[in-house]
Amino acid sequence: MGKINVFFLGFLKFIDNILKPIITYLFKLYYRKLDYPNPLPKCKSDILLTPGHKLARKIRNYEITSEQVVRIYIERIKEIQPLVNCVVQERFEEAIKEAIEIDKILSMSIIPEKYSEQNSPLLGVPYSCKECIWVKGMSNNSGLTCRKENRAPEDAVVVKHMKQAGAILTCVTNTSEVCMWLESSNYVTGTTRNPYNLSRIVGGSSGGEGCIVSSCGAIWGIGSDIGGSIRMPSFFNGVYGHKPSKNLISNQFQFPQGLGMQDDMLGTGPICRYASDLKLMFKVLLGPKYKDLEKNFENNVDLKKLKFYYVKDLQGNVLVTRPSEDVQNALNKAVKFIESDLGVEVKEIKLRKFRSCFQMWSSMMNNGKCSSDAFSLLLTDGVSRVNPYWELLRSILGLQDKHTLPAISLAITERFPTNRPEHHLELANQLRQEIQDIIKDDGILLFPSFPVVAPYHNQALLTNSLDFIYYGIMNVFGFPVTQIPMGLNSHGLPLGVQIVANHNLDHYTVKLAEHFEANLVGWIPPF
Ligand SMILES: *[C@@H]1O[C@H](CO)[C@@H](O)[C@H](O)[C@H]1NC(C)=O
Ligand SMILES: *[C@@H]1O[C@H](CO)[C@@H](O)[C@H](O)[C@H]1NC(C)=O
Ligand SMILES: CC(=O)N[C@H]1CO[C@H](CO)[C@@H](O)[C@@H]1O
Repeated sequence: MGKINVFFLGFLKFIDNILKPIITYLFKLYYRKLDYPNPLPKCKSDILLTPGHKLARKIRNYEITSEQVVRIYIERIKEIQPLVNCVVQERFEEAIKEAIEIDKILSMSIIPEKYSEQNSPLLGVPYSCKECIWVKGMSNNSGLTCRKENRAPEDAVVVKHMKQAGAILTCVTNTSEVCMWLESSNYVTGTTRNPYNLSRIVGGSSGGEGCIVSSCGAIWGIGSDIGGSIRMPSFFNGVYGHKPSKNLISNQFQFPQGLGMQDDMLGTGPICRYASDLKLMFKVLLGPKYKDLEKNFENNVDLKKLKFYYVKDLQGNVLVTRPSEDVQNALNKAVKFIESDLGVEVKEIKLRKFRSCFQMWSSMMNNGKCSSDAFSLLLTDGVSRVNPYWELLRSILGLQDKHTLPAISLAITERFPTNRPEHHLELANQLRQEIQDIIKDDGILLFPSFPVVAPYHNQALLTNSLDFIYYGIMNVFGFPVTQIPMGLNSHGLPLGVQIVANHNLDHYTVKLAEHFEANLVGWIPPF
């Protein structure tokens, strides 16, 4: 970006300080007029508010049957679905049958070893899953109309792990078109709405998951994240999301599948309402590989012995919105809490290379090539390349019935050559190294979440199109990141912070999330 001149910078400042607030205000006026119903109904059962690991124990100790739990969650899903539209396909009858089978097993005088607490830690506990992750026989379209009838031919590895652990799937949930946008809306299953305010987005691409978990339609679920797709919806819906270290939890199988460097960026991981559930979910999703990390998780981490750092913003990166006051306050609150509660200093770090985050991310997404037509191909499920200009015209004329505007825009922009991709990949390596030299194997980095709270529907394309990079840059580095909630702003919308550590130190970020939940703030119900 060496050639940017003063006029261009001035123009960008104008956009950030004047144009974006005006657009946001117009959306506000529009949505104020719409008569959205009141927020979600309250939970009728305490079971819906019981953390997953406790629910598993209650079922195992005969305090409640799996069938009862599954039925309570199904009732809740039916209650919220008309309001938030998070479910793509349900499997309620099968889930109840599976629960009855599990209750039978638990009533045996000797429970087979396969179902011991060690081998089946989630026995009888329901969950939900992002639709793009394969569940045999379930919808498998990622919001593409041409894949509407597709059914997944087999279970993804993580889904197999959940099954082995005894968990029961109730439904699969909505995504953005081809999982490449931050609003979960498409022409197959419509738009998912934010439980805190239905006029707001849920984020993407695991938006249905973030929404169903926060709305108490699920206690936990599985998402995937190549540019914030777990953490962004977790932020907008006020819950916890963990993007694991690169190449740790299996990404097989989902659509789209990451190719080449993309697979290093993609992370499949848990979204849950209680930080105290992150560890168990992480363990189950990881499967047999957990043995290698077990020591980390079982030995208690002494947070006081860790070093803490924070990054305030992306160093004047001109492509993104600066963190809003709300989001800055959330980060400051987290910093102050760590300093006062743990008695340690949290040091600010400033690294100039953050200015090129977006170029780093897109160079890696393009596997180091200058341009790509991969997305245009994905939009037709590999049959031919979509003509994005034609699709744009169809949208303008109001004839569009297949592709969302963000998907069309992405198909247009991917044709423009990326500026010196090899240079930006090298820069990314250097920046990763600079961060690793600071956080080493005993550091935690606090990082801003999305720069604003959940935008209104259809607004983000105008005001926040590249802001996902606050998340995406961590996919470039492959670091483990936990998104944690940090209370609500004055309009009742969730705030949050990202917690980052070095490769394979997922237990640090999970531990800090647990500490925040126990001592400061956790999920706050949207009702
Ligand atoms: C939701 O947002 C709209 C538009 O900003 C606002 O008028 C309305 O009061 C909000 N609803 C709730 C329940 O906060
Ligand atoms: C589901 O999608 C995958 C590609 O992600 C494809 O290979 C498979 O054939 C699809 N299943 C069906 C039944 O269409
Ligand atoms: C608005 C919309 O299209 N909602 C659909 C979401 O998906 C469910 C399940 O497939 C449908 O029942 C809804 O009509």
